[in-house]
Parts: sequence; structure tokens; C-alpha cells
Amino acid sequence: MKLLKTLAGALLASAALATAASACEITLKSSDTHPDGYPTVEAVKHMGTLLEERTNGRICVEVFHSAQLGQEKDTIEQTKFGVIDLNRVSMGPFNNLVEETKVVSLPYIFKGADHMHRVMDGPVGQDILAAFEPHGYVGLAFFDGGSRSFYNKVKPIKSIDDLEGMKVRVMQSDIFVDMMSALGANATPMPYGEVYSSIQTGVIDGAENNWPSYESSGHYEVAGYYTLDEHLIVPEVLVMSKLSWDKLSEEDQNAVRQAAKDSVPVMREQWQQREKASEEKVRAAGVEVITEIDKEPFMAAMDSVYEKHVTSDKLKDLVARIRATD
Ligand code: GTR
Repeated sequence: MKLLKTLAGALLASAALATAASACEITLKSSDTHPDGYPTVEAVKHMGTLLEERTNGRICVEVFHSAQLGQEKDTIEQTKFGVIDLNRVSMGPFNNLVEETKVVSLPYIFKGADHMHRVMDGPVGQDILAAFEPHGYVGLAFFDGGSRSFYNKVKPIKSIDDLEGMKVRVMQSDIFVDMMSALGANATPMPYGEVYSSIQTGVIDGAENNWPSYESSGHYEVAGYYTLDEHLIVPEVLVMSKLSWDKLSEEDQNAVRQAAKDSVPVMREQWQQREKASEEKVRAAGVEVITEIDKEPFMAAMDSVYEKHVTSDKLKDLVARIRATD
């Protein structure tokens, strides 16, 4: 009897869900490389809840997490063609498409997470969001990407010298390739989803990322030395396909923009918790964390990266404005 009741309950619940789902006139398909529960995934889900509430269930968001729709570079392309409506990605893979995203991908451009927030919440952030539009995307909001540090399976990196000749995976952007060359290492650009097995099989020695990604990807299981050099703070972006955007009424566009904006505080809170939780988890798993690291030589080595990539007046101006932000 109890089982019957449970079954009936489950049937009713799924019928209710089906009704709710069919009530959505528009379902926006959203991509994320991270697993369910990751702060960026939860932030976009929250955005969806807000949108649904505010449009009386007319507009819904369906989040495809865990790279179900593909690796970031490919999903960025699919978003341009409207196959994917919403996409949460790092700004790194956008570098070769939207020039302005390069400035926030420069090593040591931000003094820390707070500085990054002040810049991205201000006029520089607004200008970068707007820069997506001519390329077929509507920039909606920035999320946190933490500080990225090096990890590898060979030895603890205690100075630049230890990076000499090491094969290190980077995100697919020329800036990161040049960054690694400037540090004396061999950069291997590849999709995020290939990193685990590439470390395991020795195709690469290591990679670089923030605490939550290092943990959730399981990379700490195969690369147990993590050096807190914090060379990059690359914010992440939530974009919408311009093709999908243009199908919405102005009122709905405003609702989407506002819901994306309102997901940011949720994201930031979750990010802070996850950073701590991930750090605890990998430390408990026995990862050797190198905290005593002189960042000065790393910073000094980056001059050539700035010289090579910050060439246009537009980018020079953006870099100057970031540096002038307190
Ligand atoms: C993560 C970021 C992802 C992805 C990944 C990578 O920190 O959240 O969007 O860019 O890094 O290294 O490819």
C-alpha cells in the first residue's frame, strides 16, 4: 500500500512537472562545462528560477552541465549560430574572437578578487560586456573564476626555474601560450575535458586552474603538487546568442538581462564557499600545496606578454583603466 502511494505520488509529481515544463513558451538551452552543483551551474539555474517566476512560467532555462553540449570552444561557436542560447564560459576561449576579453586574461592584471569585482562591476566591465555584441553574442553577466595557479605531477614548483621545460596545458588562447613560453615552459593548449587523461598518460605534466576546478575535475588525483602563484584571475562570462536574443520582445530581453544580473550575488556567495570546500578536500586528499612562493619573478616575466598582446589603443586604454581602478 505504502509503495502504491509512493508510486502514485511520484506519478502526480511528474505530471505536475510535465505541465510546468510545457507551460514554458520559451526554453533557453544553457551550456556549462562544470558539473552539477558547481557555483556557475547553480547561478544559471538560479537565473532560470527568477526568469520563470517573473514571466509567470513563460521563459525557462535548461542548464546542460558537465560539458554535455561540448567543450567550451565548440559551444562558443554553437552559441553564435543559436544552437545553444546561453553559455557560461571563461573569457579565455573568447580571446581570439572578442579582442576586449584579452585584457582580463592578462597575467597579474588584477590585484586580487576584490579588485576584479570592482573593475567588472564598473564601466570597464560594461564596455567589455558590450564588446560581445558585434560578434554575435550578448554579454549578460560576469561570474568568478578565482585565481589560477599551477599544478603538476612531477615536482613541487617553488620558483620559475622549476617550470623549465615542463609541459603545461593552458586554455586555448595565444595569451596563455605566450605566458608559458615567457616562464620557460611548453604550453599545450587543449580542451578542459582532455586534461585529466593527458596528465594521467603523461602527454602533459600539469595544468593550471583555481581550487574549485582543480578539485571538481579530479585533476588533483593525478597532479598532486599545487603552487599558489596565482598568475591569472580570469573572470567568466554568461553570454546569450544574439540570434536567440533577437527573437525575444524587448520586455523579455530586459527580464533576461535582469535575471542574469541578479544571479551574480548568488554566484559570488557560492564561489567563496566552494573555494574553501575544494581547498579542504584536496588538502585532505594529500595534495602538496606550495604557499611560500615569490611572485615577483613571475610578474616580471610577463612584460613580454603585455608587449605582444596589448598593442591597439583600445586595449592600452582598457589596461590603463583597470590599473587606475582602486
Ligand atoms: C575553469 C573555468 C572553465 C574552463 C576551465 C578551463 O576554471 O571555469 O570555464 O575555462 O577553467 O581551464 O578550461
